[in-house]
Parts: sequence; C-alpha cells; structure tokens
Amino acid sequence: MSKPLPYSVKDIHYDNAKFRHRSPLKVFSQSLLTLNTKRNYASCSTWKFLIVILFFGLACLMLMSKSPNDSSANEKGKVTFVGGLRLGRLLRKPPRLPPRLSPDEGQLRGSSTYGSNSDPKWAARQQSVKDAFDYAWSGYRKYAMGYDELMPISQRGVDGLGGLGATVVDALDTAMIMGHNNIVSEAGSWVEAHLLERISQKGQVNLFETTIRVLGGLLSAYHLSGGEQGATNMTHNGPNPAVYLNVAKDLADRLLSAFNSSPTPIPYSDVILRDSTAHPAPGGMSSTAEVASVQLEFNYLSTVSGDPKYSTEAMKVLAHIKSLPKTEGLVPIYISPQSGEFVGENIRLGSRGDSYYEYLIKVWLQQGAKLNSDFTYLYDMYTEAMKGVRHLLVRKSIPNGLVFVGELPYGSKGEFSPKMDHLVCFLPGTLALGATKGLTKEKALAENLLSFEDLENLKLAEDLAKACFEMYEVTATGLAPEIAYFHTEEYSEDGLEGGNKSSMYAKDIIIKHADRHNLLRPETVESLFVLYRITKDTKYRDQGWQIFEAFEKYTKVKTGGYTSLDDVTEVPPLRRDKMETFFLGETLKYLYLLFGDDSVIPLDKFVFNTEAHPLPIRST
Ligand code: DMJ
Repeated sequence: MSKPLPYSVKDIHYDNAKFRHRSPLKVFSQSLLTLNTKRNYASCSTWKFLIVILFFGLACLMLMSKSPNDSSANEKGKVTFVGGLRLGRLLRKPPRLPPRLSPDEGQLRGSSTYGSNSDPKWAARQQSVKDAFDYAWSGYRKYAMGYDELMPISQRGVDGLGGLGATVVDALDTAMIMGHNNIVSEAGSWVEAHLLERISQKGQVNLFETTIRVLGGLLSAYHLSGGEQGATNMTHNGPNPAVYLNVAKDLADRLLSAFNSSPTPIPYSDVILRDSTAHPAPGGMSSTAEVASVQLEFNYLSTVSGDPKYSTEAMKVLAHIKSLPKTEGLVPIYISPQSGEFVGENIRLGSRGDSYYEYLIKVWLQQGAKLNSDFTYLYDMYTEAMKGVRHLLVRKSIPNGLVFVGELPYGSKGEFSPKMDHLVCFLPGTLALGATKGLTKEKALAENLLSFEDLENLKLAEDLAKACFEMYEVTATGLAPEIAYFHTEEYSEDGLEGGNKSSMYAKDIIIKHADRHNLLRPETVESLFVLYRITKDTKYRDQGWQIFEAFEKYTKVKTGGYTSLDDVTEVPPLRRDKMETFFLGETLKYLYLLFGDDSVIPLDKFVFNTEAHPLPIRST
C-alpha cells in the first residue's frame, strides 16, 4: 500500500511519476517490456508469435470498429472501440501548440503586441486599458513632454523627481509591452535626444526613485527592445537598444556616488547628478526600503554591461543588513548610513519599509532561485520576515473579519496600530510569487513544490488581496484611500466610513480625513495581476476591471491625462492636480497584463522591479 500523501498536498490535485495517469496503451506496451526484461519470455517463439497476433488483432480492431452511429466523432477522426473506449485518444499525440514566444522574441518577430488574447471579453477590456494609456500619454505629451510629471488640471508639466523626464522613461516599456509603437518611438527618441544631457546637468535626485523609475525603465527598455540579442535583431521603433544601455550606465555611474561617499555599505539617499556627489537626506537617515530596493537594477546592469561594480556595491547593502539584529525578521524603517545601524523601532510594510521585503525574494529569484547558493541568505531573510509578519502584524477586523497587516510604531513591545497603507497591497502579490516562485499554483502543486509554509503564505496573500480590494469597494468612488485603519477590539472610530453604504465592510474600514486621497497607485492591481497568474481565479480579473472602471470614471481629465484625487469618499471627488509617473509605468501596465495572455512576461522568467519594470531572471 502506498503511504499517505504529504500533508501539504493531501486531497489536492496531485501529480508525480507515481500517481500520474498513464494511458492504457502505455500500460500495455510497458507490460510487454516488463515481460521481456523480467522473464525473458520473448526468447520463446510461441510468446513472440502470440505478441505479433495480439498487435495484428489490435490493428484490425482499430480499422474495423468505427462506430457507425458515431459519425460526428468519426468526422473529427476519432476511432472508437465498440465498448466506447476512444482509441484515437490513446494514440493521438498531444497537440502541437504554437511555440511560446518570450516577450522579446515576440517583439523581435514584429508582433504589434505581446502574445494574444483569445477571450474576446478580456481582449476588449485589455484594449480599453491600452486606450487609457494612449490617453494618459497624449495628455502628458501635449502639456508636459520632457517634464517629470503632468499636472493635468493646470495643463502643464512639473519636475518633482529631479527633471529627468521621469514619465517618459517610466512609460517606455509599458508602451513596448502594449505594442504602442508610436509612443515607443516618441519616448525612445526623447531619451536618445535629451536624457544623457539632462543627466549631466541636473542637480539633486533621490537614489531610490531614480533607480527604480529611470534606471529600471531604461534597463527594461533595453531588454524588451532586443538589447541582449544585439541591435541587428531589433524591430522595435525607437533608437538602437545600445542607447538605453549607455544612458543607463552613465546614470548608474553617477548614482554609485551614493554608495562610495558613505562610510558604511548603506548608501546616502541623495545624489547630485552633475558632479557625481552624494549626501544624506535631511536628518541623516536613509529609508530601509530605499537602500534595499536598488539591487535588481544594479545586478542586471552588471550582467549586461559586463562590469560587476554596480552589483557589488548594491549587494553589499543586503549582505550588511543580513548581519543586523531584527525582530522576527522584521526591520525598522530607517537606517543610518553613518553607523550602518537601524534607527528607531518603527516597523511597517507600508512607506519606507515595503520594498525591502519585496526585494529579498525578488533578488533571490532574479539570481536563479537556488537553495545553497550565495543568495540563499535572501530567501532565508524573506522566509523569516514573512513568519514575523504572520505572527506580529496580521490581524482580523471586526465585525466581518478582513485580514489586514498593521504596524508596530514602537517595536514589538509597543502597541499594535491597525493602520495599513495602500502601499502594503504589494504584499499579496509578493507572497504569492514567493510561494510558487512564479509557477501557477496548479503546477507548483503538481510538482510537489509547495511547503506547508508556502501554502500558508499563499492563503495569506489571497486574504490580504481581499482586504486591499475592499479598500476600494468601501468608498463612494470605488477607489482606495492612501491609508486605511481597521476596526479592532482595541480601536474604533465612528463617522469615518468610506461612503459606500452597501459595502458589507463599511464598519470594518475606517478612513481618516487626512488619508482620503488617491494617487493612482498600482499596488492592488499589481497583486491582482500576480494572483490571477498564479491561481487562475477569474475573480481577480473582475476586481481589476472594477478598479479600472472607477479610474476611468473619476480620474480621467477631459482635456487630457488622469489625475490624483483628494477625497475618494465623496462623489464627485475633489481632484488633485498630478498624474504620477507610476500610473503609466505600473498601474496601467499591470491592468493590461492582468487582462492579457499569461505567456506575456511570464512570472517564472521575469521579475518586476518595484516600479513594474520587468527584468529577466538569470537563466540557470
Ligand atoms: C512606486 O514608485 C513604487 O512601487 C514604490 O515601490 C512604491 N511607491 C510607488 C507606487 O505607489
């Protein structure tokens, strides 16, 4: 008798060599082989004769037993035994699927968009997202080309990120993925004509923001436009991919001053681009998330440039953080570049903490996801941290039990705060990715790859995604606030509801006046995208569509572009005057991918940096 299945896969779709279904024909031919090898019966001529007869009989049956009353089946070429067993099915080879193109191959072969969408409903919805991207870009191009961001109400541009035309670079790979060739051409030409000069002239930029948006955008554009295959293969509009790489190197060389000027492996937060110098932020501290979320980009740059210096500097940060004391794997949100130590006790997965956890697992995945490698410590740090999250930060709201992640502003000995930034909504996607390593849940289960802990993380991912979606559903506009509080036994406040009286979570979610804005952020749709890819549960697509419709309804500006909102709990909502670069770089990209084909930027071949710029996983 076989042993009971391991706990983690008991009662679930299970498939390994031992339990896999085998076709009767295979069973038959294997039995013959077994007979042959085990007992040497085939040396007996009688047995040989019988086997030949058996095969002959089988062949005759196949030809003669076409069921007369199964004409439709016959039309389709199915051959059946009288008893109903479909011999055709036994003999037919698995269908030959068209080869799956990697995104860059798709691009290199000149397809207008990556992959195809066979479902007309989702194809139409995907097209709506593509149109929204076009609308956002057109508004930006008309009023703000070359500025960092569009102010759509004032119809002008603003440089909030140092003046490197951040929207152009953030949007570029989204345009490539969508097959928006005109936009690729416009954005690419702008990069070629202006960006190097800008970089050499501009003053202060933030190391993290510039790395994730500009450096990440350039590197992704380099890869997607066929850079690693060499320029001759390029079919994309826009410049030779080498242009993107050269600009990326120039930028990264200057950004390296943040590492080189610091007395510890922890970089300073700000860089003066024109003279390649760096200094700490006012107050002296760097954010933990910021210093630990530049490694995907610097690693990839080292790979494609052949110069290890970028990766070496960036990875020293993570190796250093490994040696610091933590609270069940959780870390404070500030770190000092002077001392190299964490500062304060504020632990959260929202602002200043978020992408530290994201990059632990993604850098490990980028480097081939091998256990017992130089990068295993990242996997261990991630695993410990997620255990810490489950133990110290996860709670349920009342009355209806939404699972959320709170904060520990005074460390693990201090009081728990039921506050959750929208930024935390990256976590469901990261947890799901960490659990299956980018495979579908079905495949990971079939290959027996999920530990008990992976399954727990996947469950938590789904629960948290629900809370993130309900942060949208609970408001009058259907758009999430920047921050929500959750009603618990220790904490409640009346009169701070989201404005959607029909939401069953109206009493669970509390939205303070100061937190009611929406900046067109991507985190929830990012997680819906990853969870859809991994679980194939269509509810994630439906939820993404609902969110997209709310963006269309309340944030689209008649004269061009989309805008942030001041208050999502009122209809019509008060508007702010900014279209953040990540609306084009992340939000619309994730929505487009959510409604599209899974073979486009597959999650086991690419990691998305924290600004949604896909970078290839090192091939093993
Ligand atoms: C983006 O710039 C990145 O996703 C970052 O990690 C967090 N914040 C914004 C989007 O909300």
